[in-house]
Amino acid sequence: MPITRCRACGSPGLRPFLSLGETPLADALVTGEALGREERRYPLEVAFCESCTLVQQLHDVPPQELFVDNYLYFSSFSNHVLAHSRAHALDLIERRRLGPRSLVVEIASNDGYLLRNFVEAGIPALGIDPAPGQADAAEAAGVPTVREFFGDELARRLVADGRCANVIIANNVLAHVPDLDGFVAGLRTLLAPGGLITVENPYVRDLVEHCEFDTIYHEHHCYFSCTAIDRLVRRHGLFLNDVEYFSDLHGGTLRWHIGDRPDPTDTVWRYLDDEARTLANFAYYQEFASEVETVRSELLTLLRQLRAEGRRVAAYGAAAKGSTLVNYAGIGPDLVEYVVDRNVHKVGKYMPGVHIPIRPVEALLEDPPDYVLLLAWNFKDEIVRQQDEYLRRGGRFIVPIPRPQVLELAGALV
Ligand code: JHZ
Repeated sequence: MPITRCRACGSPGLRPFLSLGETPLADALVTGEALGREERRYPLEVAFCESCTLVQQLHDVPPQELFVDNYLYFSSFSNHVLAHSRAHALDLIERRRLGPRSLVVEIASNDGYLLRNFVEAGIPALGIDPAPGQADAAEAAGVPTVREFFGDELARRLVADGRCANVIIANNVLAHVPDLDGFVAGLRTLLAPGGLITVENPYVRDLVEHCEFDTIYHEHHCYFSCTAIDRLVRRHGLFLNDVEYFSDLHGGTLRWHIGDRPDPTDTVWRYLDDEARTLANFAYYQEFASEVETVRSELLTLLRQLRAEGRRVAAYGAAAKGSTLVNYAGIGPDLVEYVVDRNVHKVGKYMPGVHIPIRPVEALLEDPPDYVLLLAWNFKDEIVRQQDEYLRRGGRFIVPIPRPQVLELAGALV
């Protein structure tokens, strides 16, 4: 479905600045039997809203197709994500003095990777997630889970049932929401007076400045700044009161602290002032498309050169972002023989569109390539540490973003 008005503020002033062509859904991995069938492709195009500054996709795919029928992402496959989430939970327990009479709700609770920390501490927790496999895993870890998409209607039902939340956590989900207003209205409804909402999402500044164009795929309807968040939550009687930045999470992530009363820290003002001069203006995005094209052509040159020299190349991480990269660049099994992934639900399938087979991580030692293209570059340190044996045997990693580079053994760029 094409979008003609801003999905946050309703303004018609959307200015496109990047098109990645028509691609299949990034997480719609293909099974062996389905290889011969045609895959559905959708336009991947992003625009800037002149009115509220929100960067967003110009086409919508139904959420059921994205997050229920085709969703194999399990948060617990990264140790870094687990450690980050545990630190967040422990910090909230202490700072908000949470106890047995509190309620913590997480939206998009996935496999319970975060809420299990509250459950362990004896603090009532409720997950909300429509993805069936992930909700099963969360329940098995002791995290009660409502299997639905979140919005104001669900929030009202929970409140009517006596379940107001002292803390609401929404990590890497706001970008997935086609109806932002319905979602934020639901946050306002569900929040207990004086409660706290924390929202994490990759920062649009990092997307542009580190050329993380591969994080653009149909699941991500929007790409957020503090300015866009501030304007969005204010329309619902909520206030952006603090901002934290994590440079090492998903290529650069912000955590916004939102409450029902205004109490902004200096950090909030600093972000808003800085953004007013930079990414809150269309000019900031105008060079992006040509930067993206440079990454594509440099990467293709490097891979073709390696193949011409008779080198074998595989990839690491059947990530959604990997799918954007290989589809946009047109990288198939002729350039990258296989991709490995720890997620057992992905192994045995094929990357959408280009049909590179997905194998277990052990393949890197059993059938070693000369080079590994790090599609999950956001976990570079974690993955390189795990792969010390592959490196010891002379293997090398290629990082595609922000510019294609071959990593040295020690991790320094050459
Ligand atoms: P990863 C995800 O995007 C999903 P994706 C989601 N759409 C989102 O919003 C963003 O994050 C923020 C594997 N892996 O996390 C696991 C290993 O095999 O970069 C994953 O399949 N070994 C919700 O899909 C993939 O790599 C490892 O050691 O682009 C990484 O996917 C590690 C750490 C990961 O996300």
